[in-house]
Amino acid sequence: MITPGLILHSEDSSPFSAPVRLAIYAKDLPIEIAPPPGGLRSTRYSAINPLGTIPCLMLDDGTPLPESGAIMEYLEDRFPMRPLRPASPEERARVRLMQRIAELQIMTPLVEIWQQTDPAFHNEQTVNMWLTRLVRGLSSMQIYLMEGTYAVGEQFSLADCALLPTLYMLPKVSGAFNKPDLLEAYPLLSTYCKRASAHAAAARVMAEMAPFWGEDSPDSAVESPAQIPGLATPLSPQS
Ligand SMILES: N[C@@H](CCC(=O)N[C@@H](CS)C(=O)NCC(=O)O)C(=O)O
Repeated sequence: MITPGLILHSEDSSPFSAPVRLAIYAKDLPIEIAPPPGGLRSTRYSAINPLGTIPCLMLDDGTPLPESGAIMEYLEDRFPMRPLRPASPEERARVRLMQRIAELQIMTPLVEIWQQTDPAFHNEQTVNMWLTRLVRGLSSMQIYLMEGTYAVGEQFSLADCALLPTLYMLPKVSGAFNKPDLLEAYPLLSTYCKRASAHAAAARVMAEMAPFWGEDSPDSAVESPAQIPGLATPLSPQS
């Protein structure tokens, strides 16, 4: 049964929405998932969510809760069963740290670099700046990745929700810049990715993302730039 009132506005192709859907699937939450009414960047959607971004969780009273990290924290607080946060404060801190690295130092550079595949917006300096940030983010993540099936050991957590979609996108985005093996340069991350992607919720989200990366299954190569919301039509040149 769907929880009355709770709606996640998301699109299958949205990189920042993928971690939230992954958390919802892993927790098996009965939350309706729907595209932004009127479409992303529409005035209708901006009236509902002033930030205008996806993901956005509409609460029972109609209050919009944007920002993937804030949504995932809220879902953990409201639905504590099947927890995606470990028990101890130290482990929780590590999960939050890894979420921050995944969002700010891996996903954000990937999205920025992907925008540069549009020749109208391409700027070599910008690409190199974000590639440097990306490489730093991947190296940082390897420092904190723990031994075990998942990012912080044997419990699937919000760190996995944040990290797995980024590692799914990494070969596709870097491939567009003739660096398709970038993930292979990080053996711990690469092994982790293969292992943790077998989680049913992760496999489901990757299958949802796959068509937008020119794939039928998560293992084949990207063929052409896809229509990724907020990515295909950059707002302004990044020079
Ligand atoms: N920090 C935000 C980023 C959200 C974001 O930028 N989402 C993209 C889609 S993946 C978006 O809504 N873009 C619309 C736009 O930039 O106008 C989060 O984690 O939720």
